Amino acid sequence: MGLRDDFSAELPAWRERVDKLVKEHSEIIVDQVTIGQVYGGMRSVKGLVTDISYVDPNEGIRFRGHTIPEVLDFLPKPPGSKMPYVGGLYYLLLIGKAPTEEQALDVEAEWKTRSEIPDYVFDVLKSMPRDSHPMMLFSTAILALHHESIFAQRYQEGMRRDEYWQPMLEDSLNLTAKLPSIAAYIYSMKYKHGEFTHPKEDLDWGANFAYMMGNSSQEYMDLARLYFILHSDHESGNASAHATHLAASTLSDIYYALSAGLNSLAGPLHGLANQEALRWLLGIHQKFNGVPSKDELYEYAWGKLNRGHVIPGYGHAVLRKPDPRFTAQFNYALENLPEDEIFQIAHLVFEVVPKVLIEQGKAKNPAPNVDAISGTLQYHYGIKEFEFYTVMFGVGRALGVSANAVWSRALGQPLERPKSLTTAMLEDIVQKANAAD
Ligand code: NMX
Ligand code: MLT
Repeated sequence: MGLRDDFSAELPAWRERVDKLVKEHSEIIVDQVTIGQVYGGMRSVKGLVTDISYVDPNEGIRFRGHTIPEVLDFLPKPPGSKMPYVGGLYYLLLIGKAPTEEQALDVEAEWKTRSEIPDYVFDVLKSMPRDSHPMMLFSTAILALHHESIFAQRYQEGMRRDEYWQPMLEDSLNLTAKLPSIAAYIYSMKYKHGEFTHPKEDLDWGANFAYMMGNSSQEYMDLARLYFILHSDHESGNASAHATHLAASTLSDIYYALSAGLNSLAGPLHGLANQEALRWLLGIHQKFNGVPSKDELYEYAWGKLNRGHVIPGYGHAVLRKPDPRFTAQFNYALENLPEDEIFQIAHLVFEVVPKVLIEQGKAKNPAPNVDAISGTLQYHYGIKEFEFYTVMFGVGRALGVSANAVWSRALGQPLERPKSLTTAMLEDIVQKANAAD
């Protein structure tokens, strides 16, 4: 398989670099931790490493050093499409180099041969209460697939440590291959006819999702590709990536680990914000019977803050400027759905809410994040059941966290286990610091 050979070829140089850092420079100080950070969700503490993506507070995400516009430009595209093959993005995340068309198609071909879903997954899903949240269904389906794990099996057979990445890559390809079908089936089971639509042989991974969701327009196929690429990775400290990494650091397989990551994506401060953002926009539409004026929206936004709510889709733990993932989707909407009233409201919110958040003076970042606009696009293309949106985020996020999991195995990253202190210990540290002044 090309991907495995290409990964193998990259590995020795990375192992050498990491070994050198660890063996020769282990004692060099990278960061210090304040009491504010200990109590403040470890914000900005530099304690993780990944070479797959990096979030600059002002510029946003770069995948393997490339901005979103660059990636959308250079990744190979299916004939007639404006957006790239998602397989090409997975190649870039895993190997670190821009794929040729052949390499992107190689990943797409790998996914096709691995996409079949075992019957027991359907049985597990069908046995759940009808009103279950789609994120719980998605996470459960992935957990059930642990049964297929080659890593878990090979570990029991006593595989060598330096081979760990190989079954991790196999598992990751097997798992990511199935995700569009699992997600689309959950959508069908919960909201539509309940039948499983088989993926089409002649469609790529992203386009097949669109097809299985019941919208085969070129525009929606392109949006699906764009959506999954944008949501794939956001360095390693975000909650879903970190939860996946933590779970996998015990040498649990990617099925266990991704399920853990998705459970964290399901919270309203993280991935669930996309459903909350659309709920908010629809609420505005309903209240004002269309698009409100700027003044009306200004009052309405203040009302939400005064009730102690957050404005979903705004703010970020790292970013300090509009999220380029927001901008990419915003531009897509400007081009393809400028007349859509929900988009017009999302546009107005973009003009008004940052000002309101600045006036309130609490949020460190008043700008929109990826979730401020993603639901608006899905809604326009007929995916109106917004509880489903975080599942789509999860399908995309699986690409980044699984690529990271393969590299963690390849570089022998250890069990993650930071140290905790008691409040009394922190008080003692304060006392000693004061005495020394
Ligand atoms: N609306 C109202 N208040 C906000 C917002 C917002 N959008 N963003 C931050 N704040 C508040 C925050 O609740 C906190 O208040 P308090 O001191 O009373 O606890 C204060 O501003 C300082 O928070 P920050 O340091 O700016 O943000 P933090 O790093 O703690 O949290 C988020 C980041 C993303 C959790 C936060 O901005 C938020 O709750 N945003 C809304 C939910 C959202 O869009 N989440 C999705 C993030 C992206 N994703 O996909 O995961
Ligand atoms: C993400 O994509 O994971 C979110 O923007 C949250 C984050 O980076 O903390």
